[in-house]
Amino acid sequence: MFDGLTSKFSDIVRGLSGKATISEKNIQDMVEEIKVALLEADVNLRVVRRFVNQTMEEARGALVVRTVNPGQQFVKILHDRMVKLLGDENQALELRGPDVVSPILFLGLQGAGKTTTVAKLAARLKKEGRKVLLVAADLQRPAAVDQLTYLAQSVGVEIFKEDSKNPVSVVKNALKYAQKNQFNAVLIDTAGRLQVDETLMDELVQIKKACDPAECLLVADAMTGQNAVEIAQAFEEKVGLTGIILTKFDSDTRGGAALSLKSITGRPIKFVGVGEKIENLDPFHPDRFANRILGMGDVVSLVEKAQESFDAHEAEKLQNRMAGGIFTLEDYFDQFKRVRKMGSMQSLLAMIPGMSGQLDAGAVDEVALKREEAILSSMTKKERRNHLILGPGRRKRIAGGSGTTIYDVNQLVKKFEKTKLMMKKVAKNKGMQNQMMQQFGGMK
Ligand SMILES: Nc1nc2c(ncn2[C@@H]2O[C@H](COP(=O)(O)OP(=O)(O)OP(=O)(O)O)[C@@H](O)[C@H]2O)c(=O)[nH]1
Ligand SMILES: [Mg+2]
Repeated sequence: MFDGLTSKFSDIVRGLSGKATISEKNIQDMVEEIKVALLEADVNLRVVRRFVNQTMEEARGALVVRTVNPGQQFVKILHDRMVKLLGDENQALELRGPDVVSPILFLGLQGAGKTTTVAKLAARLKKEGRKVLLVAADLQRPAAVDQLTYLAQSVGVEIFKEDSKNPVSVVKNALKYAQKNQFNAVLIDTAGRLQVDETLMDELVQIKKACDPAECLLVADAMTGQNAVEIAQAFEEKVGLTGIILTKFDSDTRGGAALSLKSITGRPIKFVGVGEKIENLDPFHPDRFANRILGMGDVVSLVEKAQESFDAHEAEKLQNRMAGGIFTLEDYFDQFKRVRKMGSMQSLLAMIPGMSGQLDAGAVDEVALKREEAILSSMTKKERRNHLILGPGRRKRIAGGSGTTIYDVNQLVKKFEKTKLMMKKVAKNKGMQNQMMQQFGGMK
């Protein structure tokens, strides 16, 4: 997610942080780049203008102070501004004390993820020790009540439902029931509509009046970009919100919605949905999000990911083959596939602080990796086990089969031979083995 934005920003950040001096012209150029990057990520134009102006102003002020490293300082300003844009710090739910009922109302368009999010939050609140009741107030879609019933069961909380067509009276009765039975968190799932319309808004206003919610949360789909912002604005004006939950954050969103929502609606993003499962709900942390966008990553998750796909037993077997000098293209291919399994090199490196900015400099060439993979797949097992049989005829066939050129095939074989030469040394030295892994990945 946010690949484009992250790569642009880390370019900018990298260019900046090394600079010993920054001129007015530098700032202007930089700010222009930032503007383009934000607009491309579908960030609201008003937000972009404000962000850029404030950053520029602050940077000018900072330069007058003449600090030791203006480049880094500008990066800091950029980071802090972005955090501010996103809402400073994580906003927890503001619920009432455990002795009274805290109704939480969920609003949003059809398919935004309301019902799923109700279940996710129910699980979270239950874990925190709340006595949770779900209320089926979506009486539009026939299967909606069943969906919520199923989810309530899997989370292990109670559900309140009535055979009625009137969501307002269902909500009223649910609250009475909650009071009587000491439920202290009442999560109300409402009906979505295809678009913002008057009837929907009126109904929601009525429900809101009837339950006096502690939290009134808009569930918005991050994939809809600018639309999510418009929708949020409409809900905020007509019904009034206390916060936003942005779903489908795991998808290929450009990030514009996340960056625009807070400053347009004035309401914080409290959680983000990062998958379809119950546990896929994360509190939204503006600073972490800004770090991600600015290309300073999370080394821990990188290490974990690498460990997951690294099989110690396989590694040992490989090492023995290396030491014995019987390493073949087949082994090379296996190793290659293992590295690929960790995810694209791009996504792995993006998690290393300072690395994501270097990706486009050609450090990792995904296209070249795909090419190598295609060439290796086009060889027969026999050829991979003994590359010496690869004469001109075979190389031509392989090039044809993999959609590459004979030159590409030759290059790969050369690279392999070079690798094989290093083998014995490498097999005896752990540090060098890591370097090898990188070689397999086609990194320089
Ligand atoms: N990938 C992903 N999918 C999600 C997320 N949240 C919800 N979904 C999926 O989005 C679809 C719609 O979710 P619902 O919870 O039924 O949406 P809704 O807003 O209740 O829809 P209506 O009741 O029809 O208005 C389902 O397939 C969910 O699994 C998320 O964070 N990530
Ligand atoms: Mg629903």
